[in-house]
Amino acid sequence: MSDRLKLAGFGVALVAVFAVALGIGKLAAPDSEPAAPAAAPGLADSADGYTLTAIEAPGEPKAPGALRFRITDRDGAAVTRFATRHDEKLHLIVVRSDGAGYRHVHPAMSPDGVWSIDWSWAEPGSYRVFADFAPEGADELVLSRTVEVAGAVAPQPVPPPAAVARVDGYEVTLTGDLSTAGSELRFTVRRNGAPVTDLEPYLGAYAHLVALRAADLAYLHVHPEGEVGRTPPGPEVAFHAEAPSTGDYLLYLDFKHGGRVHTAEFTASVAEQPSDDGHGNEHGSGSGEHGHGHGHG
Ligand SMILES: [Cu+2]
Repeated sequence: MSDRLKLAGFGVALVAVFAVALGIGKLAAPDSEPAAPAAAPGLADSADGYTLTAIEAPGEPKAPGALRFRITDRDGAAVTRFATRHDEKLHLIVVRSDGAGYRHVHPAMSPDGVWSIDWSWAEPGSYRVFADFAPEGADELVLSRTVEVAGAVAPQPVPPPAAVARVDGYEVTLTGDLSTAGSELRFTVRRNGAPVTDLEPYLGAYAHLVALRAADLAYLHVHPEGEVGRTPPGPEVAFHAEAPSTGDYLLYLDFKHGGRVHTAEFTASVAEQPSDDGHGNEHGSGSGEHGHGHGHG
């Protein structure tokens, strides 16, 4: 028993030494790379005192069941009052770690604050589940959890960046470059070569865009520029987006036409900003020599 205690103490000491080493490492390596993982939006299961509880879901593919969770406050009590945003009180985005199997759904909440929706998985893998909501009177939040679905996984490589996506007989063209400075992304929807000018309202707009960083599925906040009743119902829909870093991003554009929601999927690559805008870039834009780690983990 005392041996075990000693060992435990030794473990703590090791952790402490390791932490100190990390601290020194951080000091020694200046701001060459923004510490992305810690600050990555949408990847935590708690923020601002709110928590996304563990998610109950089928553990294997093709098994029918339900997906269930709660949002709790800092006292551990289930939150039951949410603000309506984009026509819904909670948006649930589910995607496999490789970006495949994207789903955007709206579970129903029971009076005691349990969110649920019928659910089955098509494929095995590690899935990220994002809850996008705003408790009444609080800021909007994106919290997420991972759900493991048993089975052999064949991860798909991230598709190369492309300006055209095809889905359900529609062709969607992306114009505008995603950037760390913020930019406008415009999507043009065509069917059989003809511009689609009668998009149907979906979630209070003519399209809904979700953007995730491919490397870690960090969740970007994207703002629609169009508005039902003010902007024409296609063929163009526009958004403002700002990428938190360089790298590849997965874009999922949901639009409704013919009574159905369709999802066009894009990969967009954010390159290093040209340094000729001089100011505003406090990360030593003059020293572009040291190699940035392009090796993806
Ligand atoms: Cu939604």
